[in-house]
Amino acid sequence: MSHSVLSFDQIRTAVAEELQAAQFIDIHTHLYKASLGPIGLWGIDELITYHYLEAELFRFSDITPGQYFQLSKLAKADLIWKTLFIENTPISEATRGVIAVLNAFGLPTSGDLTEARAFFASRNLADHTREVFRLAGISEAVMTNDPLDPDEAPAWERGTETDPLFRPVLRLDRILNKWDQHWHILRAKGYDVHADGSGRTMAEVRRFLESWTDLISPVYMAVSLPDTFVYPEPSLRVRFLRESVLPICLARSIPMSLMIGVRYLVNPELKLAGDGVGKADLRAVERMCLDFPENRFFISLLSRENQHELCVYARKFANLMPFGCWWFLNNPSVVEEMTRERLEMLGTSFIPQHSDARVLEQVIYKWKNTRRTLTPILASTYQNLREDGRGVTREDIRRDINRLFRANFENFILPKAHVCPHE
Ligand code: RAT
Ligand code: ZN
Repeated sequence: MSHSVLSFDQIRTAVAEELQAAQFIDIHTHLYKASLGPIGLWGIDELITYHYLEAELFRFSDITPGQYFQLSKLAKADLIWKTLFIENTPISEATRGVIAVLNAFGLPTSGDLTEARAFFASRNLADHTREVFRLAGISEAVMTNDPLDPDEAPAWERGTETDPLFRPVLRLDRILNKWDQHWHILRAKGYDVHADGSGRTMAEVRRFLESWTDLISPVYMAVSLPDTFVYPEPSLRVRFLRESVLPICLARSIPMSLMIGVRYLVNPELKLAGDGVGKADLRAVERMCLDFPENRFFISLLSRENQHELCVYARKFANLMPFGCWWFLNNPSVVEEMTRERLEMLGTSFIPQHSDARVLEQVIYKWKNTRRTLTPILASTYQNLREDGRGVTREDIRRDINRLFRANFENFILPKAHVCPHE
């Protein structure tokens, strides 16, 4: 019988089943379609040398980062495997993730890596990718495409095949955060730009981003920002945002994603694993939502201490879409706290999670963990509603899960007509 009201116990089963059946959109990853060349990471050695695990290696081994980074990829993987998986129990979120991936493919979770290496070497990437997405329960992954990434940009410029599994994003970190190291690349491409942002720089960066928007058709533009990000302020970054980036986003009706709260390279020796976290001043978000009411902002914040404030801002600004439990927050205890808070303050009007996967197979464990953590949270939410007098049906649950993990994203990226209040 459809549309029938579920009992207390049936609610939990229905939530688990609906979460399992739903195909999610993974709205932020570092995965890449195959036609961009060999930049997409996959396989056992990449899984084990993920920077989340490199950071953990130095807690358990005496090797120094300098020594470690001189090793070959295979030697790095062997060392991390021996240290974190054999000599210690892999109970951290990142180590347990590798175990879950091995298990998903029926590979040994102890001993050495011989069998796992042979298995991944035998896989055809296109078939393997489809199988990984199926196991993860995702229909598509959103990429991170920086037009100034020397490993990636030439492939886009030569022309790439579209792949329905991977959607592009124009990532602006090199322009907005490292202009001093990159302005000359635009100059060499014929754009009339200057290191100090003078002359026609703002208009030319806008022209550059317009041409990339035409080239890749991004679903949104994105940047990661430090905990010290301030808006407004007399900086080049804020000038680029105001004069180059947000005007194109508005004209092309593309949302902007701000990921705020990174303390870049607090330990530079650790390279990709060397970033930390800091609490951000969300007045910057408030002012941007106010100053650009017709722009739409996806916001993810790295500091746990900022999460409640973000929910409050989302209640003030409909052009703000909170998303994900980012990076150091993607642990069950924090995901639980953040997700309950968001459901209580925002209903279903947010996007609970993205995987941030850097290695293809990570989507299997990251989405498995999301479903496992979300099941009791959603179930108790519906059980409370039932207790308070509103029966809950399977259709309610299905509709809500679809909103959280698909429709909120799809609607937010849909082109919007400009609304002029004076007409
Ligand atoms: O989570 C990560 O892997 C980080 O290193 C970052 O890539 C972060 O997610 C980002 O997109 O900047
Ligand atoms: Zn990321």
